[in-house]
Amino acid sequence: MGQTDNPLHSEAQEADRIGPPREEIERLRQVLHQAQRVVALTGAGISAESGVPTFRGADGLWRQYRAIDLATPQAFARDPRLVWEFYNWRREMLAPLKSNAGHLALVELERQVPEFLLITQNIDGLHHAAGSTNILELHGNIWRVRCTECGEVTEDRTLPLPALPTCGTCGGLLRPDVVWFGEMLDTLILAKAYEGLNSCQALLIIGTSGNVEPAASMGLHAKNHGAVVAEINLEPTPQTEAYDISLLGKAGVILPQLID
Ligand code: BJW
Ligand code: ZN
Repeated sequence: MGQTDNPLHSEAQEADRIGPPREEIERLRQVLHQAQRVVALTGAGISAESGVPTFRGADGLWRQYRAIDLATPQAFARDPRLVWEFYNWRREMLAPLKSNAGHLALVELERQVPEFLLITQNIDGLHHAAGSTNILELHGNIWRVRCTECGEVTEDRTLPLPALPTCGTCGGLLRPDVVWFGEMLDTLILAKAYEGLNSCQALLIIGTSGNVEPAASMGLHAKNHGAVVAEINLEPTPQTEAYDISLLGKAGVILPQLID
């Protein structure tokens, strides 16, 4: 039986084997080469090849843990110890992980494009570790803590943090400096993101399932403002049809091919 006849042979596996058509990669390479202003929007998929679990999908984090229990302000108010246990566990898991070829290709793209902006939903800090500089972290950063009393935000890489960490300034309870469901994103970060999306000529959307707003609508927003929108993902997303280019495969394999 040929591989294409095998019902168990998924689209994602096929994409990994042969990758997207050479012409599609070349088309996107040309778009990026000619653009003055490029934005990349990344999600958990770009860090998957570093060993970071994604949220949704077969091995997704939300399959093992009920997000509603752990990534909401209500959960933290109800049981901060449990929520900190979850975040301490994730910090321990993330600490030894390194950025991958996908992150590094975006560093190189930032060097090549006159105006490059990286918008990430990821909280793992791997874009910074790779060397990207113009980064907007939409959902915060797991290596920062924020005081629930005085609001002070500090970087803290202690492993593990105490079960209920407290603020060095006022003694208040600390929380992870991340954005939970139902919370507003930082308005300044959001404004800067839309400024980039409004004026970019090309937008790369990499490794996000397109389920969480407002990031999920950013591709359509940029397209409505004239950008060529390209998606790189193992599989199609709810927005794929609306975009100009879809490259199915691993970010760490495809992104380096887009760099001169
Ligand atoms: C690969 C790959 C490889 C794998 N290569 N690809 C409008 C309508 C309906 C609801 C709302 C709305 N506006 C706002 C809401 C409410 C809510 C929301 O969106 N809910 C939806 C579930 C419907 N949004 C919010 O609450 C946001 N706040 C807000 O908008 O405030 C105003 C407001 C509030 C309430 C109502 C209305 C307005 C805040 C969202 C915060 C999200 N926070 C989290 C947790 C962060 C902290 C933590 O990590 O603990 O952020 S949730 C989680 O999802 C995390 C991620 O950043 C985010 C997105 O996930 P992502 O990156 O897409 O990951 P996956 O796993 O879903 O996808 C991975 C993809 O990679 C897959 O497609 C794979 O195929 C692919 N992949 N390997 C390429 N190697
Ligand atoms: Zn404080």
